[in-house]
Amino acid sequence: MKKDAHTEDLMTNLPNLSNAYASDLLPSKDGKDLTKCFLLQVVNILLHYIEKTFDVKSKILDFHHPHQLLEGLDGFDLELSDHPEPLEQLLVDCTDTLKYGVKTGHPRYFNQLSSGLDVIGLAGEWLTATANTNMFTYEIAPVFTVMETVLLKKMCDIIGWGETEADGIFSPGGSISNLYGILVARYKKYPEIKTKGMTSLPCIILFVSEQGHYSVKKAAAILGIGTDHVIEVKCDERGKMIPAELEKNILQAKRKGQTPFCVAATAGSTVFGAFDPLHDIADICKVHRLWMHVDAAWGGGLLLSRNHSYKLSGIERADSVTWNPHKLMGVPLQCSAVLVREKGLLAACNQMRARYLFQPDKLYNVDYDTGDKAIQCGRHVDSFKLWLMWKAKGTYGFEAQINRYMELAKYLYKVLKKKDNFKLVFDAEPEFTNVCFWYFPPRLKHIPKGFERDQELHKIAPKIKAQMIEEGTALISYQPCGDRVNFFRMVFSNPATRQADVDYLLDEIQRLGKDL
Ligand code: ABU
Repeated sequence: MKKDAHTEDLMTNLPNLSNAYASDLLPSKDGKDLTKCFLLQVVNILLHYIEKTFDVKSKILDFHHPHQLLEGLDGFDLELSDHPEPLEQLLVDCTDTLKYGVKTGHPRYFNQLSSGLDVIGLAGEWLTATANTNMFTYEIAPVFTVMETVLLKKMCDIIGWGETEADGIFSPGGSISNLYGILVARYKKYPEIKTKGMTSLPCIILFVSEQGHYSVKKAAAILGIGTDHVIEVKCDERGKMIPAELEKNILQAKRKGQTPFCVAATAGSTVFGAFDPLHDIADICKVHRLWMHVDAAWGGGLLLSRNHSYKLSGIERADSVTWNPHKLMGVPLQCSAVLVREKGLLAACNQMRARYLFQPDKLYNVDYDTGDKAIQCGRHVDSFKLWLMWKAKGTYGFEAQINRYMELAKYLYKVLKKKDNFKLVFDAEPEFTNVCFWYFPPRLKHIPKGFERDQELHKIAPKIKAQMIEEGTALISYQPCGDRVNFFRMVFSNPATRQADVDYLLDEIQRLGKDL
């Protein structure tokens, strides 16, 4: 597309931004050209960053300690001033903010479950920020609220709830979506909770696997249930909840006079990528009349893969589901949905009917004033970027992307199996894109297996990671888990990653770790 002559002229004869201020931009009377020039320069900064992000030769980060950032770096001063700073300085600040940040879309960024930089998603986020509206009513977000319902319906259909009129809402992350699931579970069993509070309830108990996300315990703390009333169910050697253990724990709680009300199953655990046996759990929930929530924050995207969706078989029997498109589907942060099988429950549980927002006598169908279903008042538009990406890729595009991650995980697994200085945490092929492994420097090979070697091995991953951060070459997470000392957790959710980047990572771990 050709730039219009005016823009061309504006970009070649740049106005002097060192004497211009935010107050000179629109809506200032003559601010049109300056606004255009300023924003075009911001876009140039962003484009430069995007190009660098995808360049494997560029560093993922230029690490500085917090005190260095606070002290100020080369004209980048975080302190806030009483007087306005010129637009030129703001452009420098934008450049430096990106310069000292982390390129989460870099092909060798493997640190978190959410990674990658999707250009369409980014465009969606820019548009959302420009529209700058609030999701509480159709009145001020007509397109976005309807889009949200379209997306929620699509996601419910994919889960397998097509026959029922399900419900849901986009929330600020998986932890809050899990909180919603548990909140609604409790409301369904004890609607009086809304008015009478916890004193009206017996001692209620909820169950999650020992590999489940910590947000379940956090939700119990927030909701006044108490973390002591979250039972962590034992897992098998692959990190999946053991149904017999769940049943045993439920019966034990009942014998103690406690009241089980909810099981939070996991579909794609954070560290191991494990999928709980959802049908078995659904059977148990049915017998004991428990709400079944599935935390598929990480694994939900796998439903889009016809090859791999069977791993979530049984999710259609859940009462509520957490699904984060900002993880496997690569939507820019944040984008998380909680989906609830029974329509109307979210509203009944949360609505307060504030008359200044949710007037019943508006000119349109107020069912689209969905904000009262939320626990927040103000709510960011998280749905548009997902909608736009879905339009751009189609469901099959997401599927292809996700299948490729699974292939990369298999590739890494096969390579690791052949290397004698690496050891996989699990011998079997990965079920998801998580691949967990240790690196053994030559020195450790001579120490016999046991406590002393474990103590040394525990220090290896943090040391390698520290070096990686200093050099900015790659980023991967590590953690201990149960009686396993620190190991690396590789995850694939970054569309920019290629096999060569996987090879690079292993070479880099060896380079940084061989003398440790
Ligand atoms: N909500 C879990 C995210 C953890 C991770 O990105 O590793």
